[in-house]
Amino acid sequence: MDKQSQREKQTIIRMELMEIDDDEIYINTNLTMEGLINKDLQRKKQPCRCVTVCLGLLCAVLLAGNIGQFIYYEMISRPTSADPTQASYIQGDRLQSPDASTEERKQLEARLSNLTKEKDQLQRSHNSLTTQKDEFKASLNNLKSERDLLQASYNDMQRNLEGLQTNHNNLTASKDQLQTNYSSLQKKKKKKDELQTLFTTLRENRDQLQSNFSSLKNNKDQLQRNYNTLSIKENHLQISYNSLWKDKELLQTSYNTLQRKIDQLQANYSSLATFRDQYKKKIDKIKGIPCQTGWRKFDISCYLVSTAKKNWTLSRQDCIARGADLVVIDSRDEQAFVNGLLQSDQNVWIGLTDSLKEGTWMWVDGTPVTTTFWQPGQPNSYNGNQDCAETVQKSTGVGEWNDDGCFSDQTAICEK
Ligand SMILES: [Ca+2]
Ligand SMILES: [Ca+2]
Ligand SMILES: [Ca+2]
Repeated sequence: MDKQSQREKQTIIRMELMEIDDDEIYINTNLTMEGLINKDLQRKKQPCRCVTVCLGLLCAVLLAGNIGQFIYYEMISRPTSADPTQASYIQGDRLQSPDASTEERKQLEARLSNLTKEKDQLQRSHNSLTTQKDEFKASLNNLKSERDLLQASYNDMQRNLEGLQTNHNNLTASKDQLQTNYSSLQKKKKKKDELQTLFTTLRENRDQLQSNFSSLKNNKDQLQRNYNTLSIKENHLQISYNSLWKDKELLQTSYNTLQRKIDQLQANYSSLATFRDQYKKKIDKIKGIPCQTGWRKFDISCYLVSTAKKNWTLSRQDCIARGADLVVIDSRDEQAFVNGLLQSDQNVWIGLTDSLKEGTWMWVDGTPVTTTFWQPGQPNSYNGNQDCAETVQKSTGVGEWNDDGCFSDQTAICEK
């Protein structure tokens, strides 16, 4: 129920309060509890009034009956005692009509009897009504007592109502204040929620920024480390660049030198090609020249197998004396040709020795050995005293070499 409705109801209640005086009770039928009580009082008050009126009427009737009865007895007794005139008149009537008087007397007696009965009945009714009146009076007293109690209760309730009204007003004011406080709190709560939301958002942003800051710091540290590493590498690269630049200049110098050498070699090559062509013509001419008697021709050389057996040194001296030297074999075809000049299993000295340095075989013209035809297991420098080479004729293949003692006497083959 809202405030306006409560105030209207309180106003109606105050306007409909009942007024009570000592004589009568005015009851407003619109009251709630008090109205119900006063309605009950009103219902009890109406028969009480009726009884009072009836009792008054009954008393008036009884009084009239008594008066009539009194008058009657006075009229009956007076002719014989007090009023001789009237008595004589009555007597005269009686004397004039005894039967009529008797009849009238009987009628009067019957009426008297009836009146007596009515009087008794009225007396009983009077007694009954008196009793009822007493009862109603007692009831009225009770009702007055109840009314007084109700009035006291009403007063108490009125005071309570006023107290309750005051409390209600206080409570309404408190409620309004609380409502105001509640609205203010609602606004504050809303603002607090907004602040809480803003705080949460700011905290999340702060955490995010903190995370970003940490990440950036890590990245910065990593970049710093990379920068330091790159600086070191840059220094190394600078050093390498300087070194390479020097190397490049050296290489450029070398390149220039080589280029000059290449040009020189190119010139030499051209010159050598010219010489080669000239020598080729001379070789072709030499190839066409036959060897001396007893010598055998192969390519541009002539070969002679000696008949006298001598050691390696004397055999070489013998070849030199013939304008030749011990044979120098530098191709498989020449080895095969030499093998073909020999008899079966003949072994002859050739111009190959390691006498200057053990294990280093050299041809007599100073050229190194490129193509060899050693027997399996040779050279073995048997007993540490085999420094001169010989070729052994083989029927199959191109013949095989062996190292032997230079002092051995055997045939040799010369080449010129
Ligand atoms: Ca040769
Ligand atoms: Ca040797
Ligand atoms: Ca040997």
